[in-house]
Amino acid sequence: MNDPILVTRSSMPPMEEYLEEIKSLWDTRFLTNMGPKHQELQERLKAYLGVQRIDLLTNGHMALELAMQALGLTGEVITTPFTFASTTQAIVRNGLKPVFCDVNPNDYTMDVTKIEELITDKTSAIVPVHVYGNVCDVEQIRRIAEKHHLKVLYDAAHCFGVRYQGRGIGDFGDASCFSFHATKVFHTIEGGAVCFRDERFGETLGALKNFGLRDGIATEVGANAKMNEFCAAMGLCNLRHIDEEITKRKAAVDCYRSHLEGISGISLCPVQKDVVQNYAYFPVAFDREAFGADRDQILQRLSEENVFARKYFYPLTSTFPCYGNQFDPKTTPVALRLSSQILTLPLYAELDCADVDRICELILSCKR
Ligand code: T4K
Repeated sequence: MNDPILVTRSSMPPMEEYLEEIKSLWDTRFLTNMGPKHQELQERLKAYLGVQRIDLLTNGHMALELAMQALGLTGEVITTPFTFASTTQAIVRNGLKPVFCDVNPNDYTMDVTKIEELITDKTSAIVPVHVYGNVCDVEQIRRIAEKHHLKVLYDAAHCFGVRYQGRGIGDFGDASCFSFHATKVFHTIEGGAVCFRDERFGETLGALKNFGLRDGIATEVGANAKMNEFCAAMGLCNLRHIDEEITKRKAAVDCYRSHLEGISGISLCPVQKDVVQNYAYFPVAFDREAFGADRDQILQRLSEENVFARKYFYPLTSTFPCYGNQFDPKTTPVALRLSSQILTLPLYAELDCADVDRICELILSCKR
């Protein structure tokens, strides 16, 4: 049996490089609380991501939770259920009500033609997700938000390094939240960031991630969500290798596409116009009728051969038991269908083309 191939595998810098990076911590003993590594990574990421301002946090989830709090959101928030648990949980943990908008069948981002019918006098924001690194219709979302005086907070957890029309994706909306989790294109072991423009928002966010303190006095009800120095050091190392990381991922994606493009019953995400991609995930939608096997049968077949794809994102977050039966998934039919059809295939820098060939061969052997 071949070695297991998991949906992803963290990239690591050379060990010596990381050891060199953390050496100074034994001298300074400055291990957290916005130390020098945190500050250096913040500056470097600001330049790399092409954003005006950025703050680093413990993880992508706390970035979302605290960004929502810092934006002062109230009442209802329009979002999508075709996402990781974090997006919806952050909304609910802020005491807000998620109102689920369907996604479009092409790139799986929020269907902008369905947003306005969901706006009520309680709506305070739109929280779209750049799912799998696919860019939302940022122009149309901006127009709708301006017309109805709504804030826009992007879940950009999958979008490290993505650019749209030459602009860093974190530069859109009132704020954008990134995840630097170990499973991401760029990681700091655990980590995340909020990108934004407004200086006062940044001051509030900075207080919120540090117990709500400003000059030792709590002016907000805050949390502890500071990125520590060991994580920031990992980020500094990984950032030096980011171009190579993305190039290797692209090679694996090209290889997948060469096998799976144009096969009846298989839909791949289109390459979006004016977008510099990061090759974060490789989602494939299987239409049971046309392909002759359903997503779960393919998942099973792959796992028999030690290949572990994942059902990101099944089930829809709107169906999670923790929310009771508040939400009807039938109100988002496209998302509901996609959640039963999509498999995210293994993708990481070290995945070589021979492995991709084998994975595709297995998939195509299921076709009837
Ligand atoms: N918004 C969106 C849209 C998100 O997708 C996420 C996170 C967030 C917000 C929140 O960001 P963070 O708070 O996480 O920064 C994984 C990740 O833990 C999660 O970060 C990610 N999205 C989600 C899509 O995937 P799981 O529960 O599937 O992870 P797990 O432990 O099953 O790992 C998946 C595979 O990754 C493993 O089979 C092997 C590999 N792996 C895993 C770990 C933990 C590694 O190679 N190294 C590792 O250290 O959630």
